[in-house]
Amino acid sequence: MARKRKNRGAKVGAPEQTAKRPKLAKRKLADHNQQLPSDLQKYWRQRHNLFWKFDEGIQIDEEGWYSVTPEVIAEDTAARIAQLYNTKQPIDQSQMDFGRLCVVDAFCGVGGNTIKFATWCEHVIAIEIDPKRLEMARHNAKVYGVEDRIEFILGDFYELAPMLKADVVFMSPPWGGPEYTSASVFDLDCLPLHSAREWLDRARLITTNIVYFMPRNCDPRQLAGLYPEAPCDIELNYTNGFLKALTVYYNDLAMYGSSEPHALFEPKACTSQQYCP
Ligand code: MGP
Ligand code: SAH
Repeated sequence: MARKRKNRGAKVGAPEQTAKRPKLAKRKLADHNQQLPSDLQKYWRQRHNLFWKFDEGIQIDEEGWYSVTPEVIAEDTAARIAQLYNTKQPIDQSQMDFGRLCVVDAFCGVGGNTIKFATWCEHVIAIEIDPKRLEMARHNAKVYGVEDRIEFILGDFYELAPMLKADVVFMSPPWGGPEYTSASVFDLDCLPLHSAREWLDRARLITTNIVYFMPRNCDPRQLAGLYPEAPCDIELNYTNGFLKALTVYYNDLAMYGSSEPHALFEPKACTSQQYCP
């Protein structure tokens, strides 16, 4: 059921800091943001996990708060994708950590993943259907100093996919809001707009190297079954000991740089006892 929230879509930045504020008062200010509705306060408390540079003027709106990928997870994903290039084609030593990859971030939001792709890869195509959020992503990329490696496109990934070329497509679509945990198992056919299979088939028009950022309560067999011809590696993404989400790597990306804990699925066969009791 939809909950009533104040200040929908309000742009919220860091609170103003005064130089001589006593420690306790400062702490109270940091723990609570009166501009945000109560159900978003938990994301405010995690703001420095979401963006390490939050205090430098990061912009987030309501959907951004509950959808942005925490920075440590976005960093791991970008590093792993860059490693694919480095593993396949060794490049100039001075650029060892800098994959010359083009990555499509199909649902860029306020830029959590886009910024990290731009840090690790040469070119990022960042697509977002909401113009305000796209501008926030552009602004946030400037805060991180990586905007020059990002091509921001306002539009619908579903429509744009047939026109794009890239090495990797990363997809973190809307899951239907924070209520995604209300079912014990999240059904991938029930994503808003298009099913997970439909989005993935669109991405396959661009490349076979696809990454999905998905709810932690997905059935891993359903995730593996979205692309049955490809191996699939499912990473469990934790921050501060809490499971936040799953990152699913298909095809070549499933074979490189996997980190623990994870489960590798061979095509058409589930091999993980963890997920297939
Ligand atoms: P959460 O479950 O809403 O938060 O989202 P948290 O802190 O785990 O709260 P808890 O009370 O359930 O423990 C966890 C993470 O999932 C967020 O930090 C986002 O990265 C991601 N996420 C959540 N939603 C609702 C979406 C979404 O709709 N789309 C995408 N792409 N990511 C989302
Ligand atoms: N990974 C992002 C969060 C993505 S949330 C981050 O870290 O910031 C999903 C985003 O997809 C939302 O901002 C939503 O506006 C956008 N979106 C929804 N439908 C879309 C579509 N058809 N094409 C592109 N973007 C879309």
